Amino acid sequence: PRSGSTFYERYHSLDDIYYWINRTTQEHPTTLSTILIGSSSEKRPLYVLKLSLNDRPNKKAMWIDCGIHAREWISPAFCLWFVQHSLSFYNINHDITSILDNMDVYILPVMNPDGYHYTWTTNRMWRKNRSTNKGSNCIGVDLNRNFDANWCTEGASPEPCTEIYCGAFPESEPESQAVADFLRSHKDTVQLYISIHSYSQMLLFPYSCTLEEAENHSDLLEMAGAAVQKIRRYYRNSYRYGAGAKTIYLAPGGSDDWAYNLGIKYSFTFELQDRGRYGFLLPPSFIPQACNEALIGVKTIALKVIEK
Ligand code: ING
Ligand code: ZN
Repeated sequence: PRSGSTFYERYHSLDDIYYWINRTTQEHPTTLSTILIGSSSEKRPLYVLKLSLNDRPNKKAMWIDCGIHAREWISPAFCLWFVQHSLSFYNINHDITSILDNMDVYILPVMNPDGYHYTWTTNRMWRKNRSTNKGSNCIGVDLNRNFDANWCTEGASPEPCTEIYCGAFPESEPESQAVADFLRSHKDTVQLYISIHSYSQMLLFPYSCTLEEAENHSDLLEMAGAAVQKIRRYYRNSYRYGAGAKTIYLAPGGSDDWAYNLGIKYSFTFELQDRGRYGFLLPPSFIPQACNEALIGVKTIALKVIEK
């Protein structure tokens, strides 16, 4: 590790992240708890952290997932950063205090643990999960094409050997099924869904699976615009924003579109730094700014959801 860098300014192996989840939960028994929502295709546990600072009646919630795609290392780093910021700055930073006063936060630090582990041991550029595919020697399903939102139409592939393989059927993968099951059973409280990816510096919202506009498109556009503007002011770094299909490409089966159609009307996908100089291989020295940019964006959006 770079000398002088803290735990949160480095990337961590899967085992380190599991250890961190365990230790952090033990150190904050009243505010943080661990929920086992399922297991991966190689039988690794899928842990969600629940951050809950009080038990107000009818309290709302937000969801953040990281690490859908294995090689996007800045994404799990953000989830850890977010938890650390929340635990350290509650009652100190105004914005995180009002967010946690009004919302519980569910955080899934690594949605694709098998793929993430594989990028540490074998192939740094792996994207998909690590499940075997019937009738093919190729491994893995793109979890962000495996949700039930115009599943496997243009922008995904039915071919197991591609990077955007949609899987045998919607939610065929234990990782996507675990997330979908959890959100289905918490949809009455979860008002905001956020999925963290990299790279390209964009803030996207539904739809990615069709060129049609979401019913609350103007709301989503305004929220994303406000978030991006704050990032630009504080960090002099710019993010593009808009509906996924029109901002990057058609991509059916994504988690944010699925969550939106479930009824979570504020649903976003954040593509963190950078714009391609280092791409997925973002050096650890960039972690603080990349995470703080996303943190500002997430806070801006969450505060707007609370006001609604
Ligand atoms: N980008 C996303 C991908 O899965 C995306 C873009 C967002 C697709 C929302 C679908 C829905 O291709 C990366 N970098 O993974
Ligand atoms: Zn991704």
